[in-house]
Amino acid sequence: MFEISDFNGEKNSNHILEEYYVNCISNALKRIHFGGSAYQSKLLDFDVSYQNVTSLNDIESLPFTTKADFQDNYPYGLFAVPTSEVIRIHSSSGTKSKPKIVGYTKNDIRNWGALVLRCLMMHGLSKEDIVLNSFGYGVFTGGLGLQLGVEASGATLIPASTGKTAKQIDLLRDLGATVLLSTPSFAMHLSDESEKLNFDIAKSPLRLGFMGAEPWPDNMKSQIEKRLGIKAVNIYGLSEIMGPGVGIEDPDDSNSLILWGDHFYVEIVNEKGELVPDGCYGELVITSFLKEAIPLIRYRTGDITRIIKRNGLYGVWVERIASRSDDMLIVKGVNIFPSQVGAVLCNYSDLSPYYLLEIERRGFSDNVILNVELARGKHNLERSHVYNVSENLKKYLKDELGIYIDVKMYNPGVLERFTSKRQTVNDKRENA
Ligand code: ADP
Ligand code: K
Repeated sequence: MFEISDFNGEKNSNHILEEYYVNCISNALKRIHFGGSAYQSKLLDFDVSYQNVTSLNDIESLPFTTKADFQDNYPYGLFAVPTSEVIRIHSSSGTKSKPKIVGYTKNDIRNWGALVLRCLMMHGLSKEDIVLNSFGYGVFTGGLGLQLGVEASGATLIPASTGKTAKQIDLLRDLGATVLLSTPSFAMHLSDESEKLNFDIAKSPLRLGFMGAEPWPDNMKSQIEKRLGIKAVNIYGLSEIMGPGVGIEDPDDSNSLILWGDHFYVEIVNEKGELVPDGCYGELVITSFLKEAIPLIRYRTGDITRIIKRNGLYGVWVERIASRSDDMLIVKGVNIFPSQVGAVLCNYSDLSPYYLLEIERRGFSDNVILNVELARGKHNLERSHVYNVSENLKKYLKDELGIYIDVKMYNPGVLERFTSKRQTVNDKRENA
């Protein structure tokens, strides 16, 4: 199929790459076309025909698919196959909106398992490992998605799911778990709770963790690694594209995620939807051209990142995801990302990483309160010291974010803990 006669190596491999993406994406469009769903009608409205996609330029002018398309076509409107071909349904956790229903054919499930397996093996998972899977089971993609990859690896799986932390600690300790799969929030919580039980996870055989489903700042990662005595690996994914396993941390660079180039076509765009040059920040856009049940064309993930490097069909390296566009809060006219606040907190050894931002309207102005708590074991600090920490934090936040944020301090362990994804914002303004 490919011409190898071209002696110009780079040109030749670019040519092969282009041919691969053009073929795969026009095939995906063809399947959508003959699937006869609402998705097909949308593409027809944009005058898109699979026959007209012959170059990367054509791909880059295809219309985007958005989260709103999932809402508007709920539940099955984006499916390219009848439900008789679908063997599994999942749904996004609905962090910001109504859940998005996604489906998988037999091949989709097989491919998903293969990609998760790649992610896990790349960081040394083997059949000798005993894996505690504390991602939620159910319609959320985390639990069952990771299970596919663990089972394919031959490792021993403990499908713990979320909640019942004391039970999970028993399982981890008694069964000698060597690998933990969970959200970073749960990993922190697990270490707090096991400390209360005088069980030091760092001294257990646990050696490796795969964590994701929510942003986690670098310093949270180092805390998790230290407290659990593990290497913590960043795993990325979203239900609409597949679930966990769309991307994995580069073993040589903890700041990068590798997004698999043989399954996904990756672009970064600005707010207007224009491509930005490699290295510039923007919104991650993914085309999942091999998916059968729901192949998505140029899906706007809402996740903010930038391209670090490209390596052909192997994949595209992007920066770890620190924020998403729909997380952005506009407060007193200033755009802020809650994750920026989280990152600031990790610089204070007297504070825990847990926080809740509350925003309310007072008269015509927004008022922001940051609820934070003292770190474990710090409940006996001098009042004047706590006051200084709080004043210092206000100043730091003002410098960092450009707005005044009121700080309320609590004793360790007071703020609500989450066993799956954290909730960090409570926006009480009427139109929020
Ligand atoms: P929802 O959008 O409802 O939360 P999902 O449960 O599918 O739906 O979550 C996918 C989202 O979770 C991603 O788009 C991204 O914002 C976030 N996410 C997943 N993994 C990571 C990660 N490793 N780092 C940062 N964010 C992540
Ligand atoms: K999320």
